[in-house]
Amino acid sequence: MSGGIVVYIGMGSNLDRPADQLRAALQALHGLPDSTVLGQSSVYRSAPMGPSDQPDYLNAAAMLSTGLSAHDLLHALQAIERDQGRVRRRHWGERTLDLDILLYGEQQIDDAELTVPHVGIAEREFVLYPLAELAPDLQVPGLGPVRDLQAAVDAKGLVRVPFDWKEER
Ligand code: ROI
Repeated sequence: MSGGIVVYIGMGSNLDRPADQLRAALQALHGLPDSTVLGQSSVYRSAPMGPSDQPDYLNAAAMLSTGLSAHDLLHALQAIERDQGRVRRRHWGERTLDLDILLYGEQQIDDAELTVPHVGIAEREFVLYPLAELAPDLQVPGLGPVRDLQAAVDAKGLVRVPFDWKEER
């Protein structure tokens, strides 16, 4: 189903075969109720933000149209993280899978459960590059054009990797 709100989901993994984690996560996004995946970005490798004694991350973003509310979408993403055996060992530490709502239409949301646009979006090259690839003309609510945000971050250490989203496991 479609005709809903356009949302952007950030994906990240640095544990337990990150490439497989991203592929499985995209498959799971295709299975979300009342939603259609409109596209996915390239995959980028980046050094960890946070403790440096953890593996590099793979990051990507997906674009969806959804009829789900922001909170129903959040809960569905948390269920996918759990299904993929999410482990998170420490604050800003390594994790099996992170799925974050980066943008939910034009909405700004800030409550106990959810902050949209995602906290830190403007400082994170591993979020801005995939996002700008999917939607180069995007306006990030409250923050301005994604292009300007992208131009302002240091992309050193971010590497676009050859990636087949459909590869067999
Ligand atoms: N660092 C990178 N490079 N990529 C991430 O997805 C990521 N996610 C996180 C923290 C721990 C902040 N660092 C990250 O949650």
